[in-house]
Amino acid sequence: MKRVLTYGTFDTLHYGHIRLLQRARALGDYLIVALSTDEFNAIKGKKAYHSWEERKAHLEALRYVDLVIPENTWEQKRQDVTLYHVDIFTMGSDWEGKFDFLSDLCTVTYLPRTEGISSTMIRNTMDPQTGEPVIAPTAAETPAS
Ligand code: C2G
Repeated sequence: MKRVLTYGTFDTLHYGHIRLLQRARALGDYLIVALSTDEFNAIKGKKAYHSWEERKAHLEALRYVDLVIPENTWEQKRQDVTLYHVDIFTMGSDWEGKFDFLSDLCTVTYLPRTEGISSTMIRNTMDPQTGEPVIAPTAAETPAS
């Protein structure tokens, strides 16, 4: 059984994340996701819209994800690779090269990032009061200026 490991915040889960997880799972037979805790996100300078528990539930609902573990520190990766007998470590290409130090323990590979979607984009299109998406008016609905 080939075991794959990846890390991330996976906030406001979207098709960029899902495509990443789908391809990561396809590298092997079992996919472990180390999900950034809210405390670690603060260290990363991120504040997720969804709590760790909500983000974990979203990931566990995906057929591609077999196990979700907490990511608490930058330094835990080597221990995780060993503890979970990981064969392949993978991340999106925005991290290209950053985790090559793991290549003495496992195969390290980076998957092309999906352009045109991000959690930031999603949050920026949500009305801060209602949390409802602010749908951009279509050309037909835009009054002629
Ligand atoms: N991703 C992607 N395409 C997007 C957005 C994200 O392929 N449009 C990938 C990222 O490259 C990453 C994963 O989805 O591999 C999760 O992305 P984030 O939730 O933004 O995670 P990040 O903040 O990059 O955390 O220790 C590593 C960090 O925890 C990674």
